[in-house]
Amino acid sequence: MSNTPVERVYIGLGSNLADPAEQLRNALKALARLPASELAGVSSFYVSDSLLPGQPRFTNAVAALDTALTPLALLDALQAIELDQGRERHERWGPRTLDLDILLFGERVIDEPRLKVPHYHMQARAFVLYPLAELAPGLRLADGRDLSALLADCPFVGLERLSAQA
Ligand code: A4P
Ligand code: MG
Repeated sequence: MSNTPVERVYIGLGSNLADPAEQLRNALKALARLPASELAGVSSFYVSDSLLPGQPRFTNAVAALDTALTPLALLDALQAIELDQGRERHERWGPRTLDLDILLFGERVIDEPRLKVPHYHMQARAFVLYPLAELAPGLRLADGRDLSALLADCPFVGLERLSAQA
């Protein structure tokens, strides 16, 4: 048996169609079933306006996953979950039943055509940083920046934290 190291991955979940909170709950169940992986934590759910005007509001959360999958194997698995939950890719940034983004993968910096980690723009998105901070308040990114410093530059504006994973 191979001894693939287990790494801590943070996954951003987002939905703004077809009962978003239910989409996130179903996605979390699917994450918990991934092979060679263990769901280690889930943030509260947060609601906020879409970055694009004219779209329904988003529900977002962050999950911590301990996994021995490779980054591309995990990306394949996440895209399969998106498709399974009815995601159709029409337009980039269009409304979606489910978006699963790999925010951080251990200490890795990945720059491949299909996968960029840390996820672009996560540094400035309150709906990513605040749920991430619930799970890992002392986190330091691979580039040396502290999550607390990113939070200081990203006000908690327009975010509504739901009491549970509602
Ligand atoms: N890809 C590259 N790196 C990654 C990564 N780290 N994780 C590639 C996941 N995928 C990654 O993704 C397009 C391609 O990115 C994938 O095929 C994969 O190979 P996608 O999910 O089809 O495209 P997308 O989601 O439409 O684009 P993107 O850039 O992921 O959109 P964002 O950044 O997720 O923004 N407002 C609120 N309040 N909350 C939101 O969650 N989300 C968006 C979409 C807009 N406004 C929002 C929210
Ligand atoms: Mg995406």
